[in-house]
Amino acid sequence: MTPVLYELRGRDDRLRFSPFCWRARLALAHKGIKAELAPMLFTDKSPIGFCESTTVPVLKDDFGVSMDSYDIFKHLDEHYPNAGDGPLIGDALAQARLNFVKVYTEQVMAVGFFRLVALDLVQAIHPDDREYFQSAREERFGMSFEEFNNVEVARGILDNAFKPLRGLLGSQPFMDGDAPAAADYLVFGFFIWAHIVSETSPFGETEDASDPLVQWRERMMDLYDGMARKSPRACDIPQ
Ligand SMILES: N[C@@H](CCC(=O)N[C@@H](CS)C(=O)NCC(=O)O)C(=O)O
Repeated sequence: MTPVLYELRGRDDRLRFSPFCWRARLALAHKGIKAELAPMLFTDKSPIGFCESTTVPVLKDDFGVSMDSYDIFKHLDEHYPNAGDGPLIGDALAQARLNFVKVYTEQVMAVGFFRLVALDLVQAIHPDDREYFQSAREERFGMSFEEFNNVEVARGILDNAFKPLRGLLGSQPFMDGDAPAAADYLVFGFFIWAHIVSETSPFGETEDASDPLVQWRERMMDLYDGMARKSPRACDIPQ
C-alpha cells in the first residue's frame, strides 16, 4: 500500500501546520517515501478511528501503524533502514542523545513558540475546532490565550532557548552534523509551525542574516525541493 500520513488540517485544507506532523513529513521526505496525506480535525477524529490514537501524526503502511512522531522516526529506520538519505536516528547511543533534544524542544523551546503565536494559531485552526482547542489549552496553561500570547515573554524564552542551538550551529550546518536528520526535524517542526500560522518572527523585529540559527532555518526551509518554504501560510489564504 501507499503509506498514509494522517495529519491535522486548518481552516483551509492547504493549511497543515502541526509541528509533530511536520516532523513526520520531513522524516518521510528524508527516506524518499511518498505518502498520501490524509487530513483530520481536532473535533473529528474518525479518520484515525482504526487505531488507538487520539492525536496525529499517525502513519499507516505495510508494516503497521505508528502513532507518534518520534515513533514514526523509529518505525521508518526499522523498516526502511537505508532508504533515501539513510538513518534518521542511528544507533542506540544516538537515540539516547536524541531523547535530550526531544525533551529540550518540547519542554523548553516549544513554550516560547506557543506564547508567540497562540492567537494567530487559533485563527489558523478550523472554526469547528477553535473552541475545543482553545479551552483545552487554556485549562492546561491556567490562563486565557489573551494572557498567554505575549510576544515579549515569548522572545525572552526563545532568546534563551536558542542559545544552545546557536552554539551548535556556529560550527556545523545541521544539528545532526553535515546533513539533516532526526534532531533537525524534531526542532524545526516548531519553526515551521510558527512560520505557517503567524507573521511574527521568533527572532525579533529584524532578523540577522549572519545568525547561524537564521541560516539553519533557511537551509531547513529549502530541503526536499523547498517543501517547507512552499507550504501555504495562513497570511496567504484569506479568512
Ligand atoms: N506525542 C505526539 C503529540 C502529537 C500531538 O499532540 N498532536 C496534536 C496535533 S499538533 C493532536 O493531534 N492533538 C489532538 C488533540 O489535542 O485532541 C507526537 O509527537 O506525535
